Amino acid sequence: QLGLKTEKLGHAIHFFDEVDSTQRIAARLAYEGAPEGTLVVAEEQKAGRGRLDRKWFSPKGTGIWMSLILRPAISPQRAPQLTLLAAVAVSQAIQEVTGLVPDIKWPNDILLDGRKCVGILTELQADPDRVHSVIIGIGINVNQTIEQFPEDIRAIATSLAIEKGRPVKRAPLIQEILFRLERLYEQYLAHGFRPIKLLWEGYAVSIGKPVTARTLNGVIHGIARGITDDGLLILEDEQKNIHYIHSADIQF
Ligand code: BT5
Repeated sequence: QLGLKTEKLGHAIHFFDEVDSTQRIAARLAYEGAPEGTLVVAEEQKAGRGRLDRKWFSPKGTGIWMSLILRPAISPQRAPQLTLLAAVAVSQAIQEVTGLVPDIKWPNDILLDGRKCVGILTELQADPDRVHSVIIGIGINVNQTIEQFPEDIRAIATSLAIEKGRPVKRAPLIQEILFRLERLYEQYLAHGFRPIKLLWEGYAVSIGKPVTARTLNGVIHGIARGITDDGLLILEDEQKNIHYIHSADIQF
């Protein structure tokens, strides 16, 4: 068991040996009325998902593959803030448990030594003006060796164990993530996104640097100037036009 330090998050836990995707299961539970804080955790995902229906490689027993249901009373436009909040919570927890210092790459990647160790996927059930539930999916490579990654991501991916040089226990890390998430989430509900944004900026790697943003509408080259109070990326292009990016892949 997990030995939780939280009031609310993770108190209803659904464990699975094998699922297609914890996101799909959490979405169904949310739709059926599962309370805020409900957590779905799996040992293995057969069809783990990234953004835009990309695949998330989730082999048995080596990672943390989990989805958390939140029910904040916010408008759907504010949902990207929760991706950034989750990234801060996971970064803090990794730092606390392993001593490694992560970087966050906007919007949803956590890097160690420039390689992706964590992906976060936030999905919504919402009306145009009101969120019913937010499903925060967190995938963490914990104990994979380099050889265990598929060849196409071997150069861009890493695990905590690779970086640390020894295996890392999963349960204490989940416990710490939930603890950090709960604290930040309470702060967010009480005081808004500002305090979270400041913490996020402390971990961000891309700010002030030239980046290429691939969006669904095209490619923009520019300097990442920061994030808005809604969590959008502010990009200044070569003509000094400012773009507010809702969703994109970023390359340095
Ligand atoms: C993400 O998407 O990074 C979000 C990943 C979210 C995964 C969690 S696991 C629990 C929950 N259940 C799910 O089904 N999903 C969530 P994106 O930014 O689109 O990145 C996807 C890309 O990352 C892929 O196209 C690969 O290039 C790369 N990738 C796939 N698996 C990886 C892994 N295990 N480690 C590092 N990179 C990976």
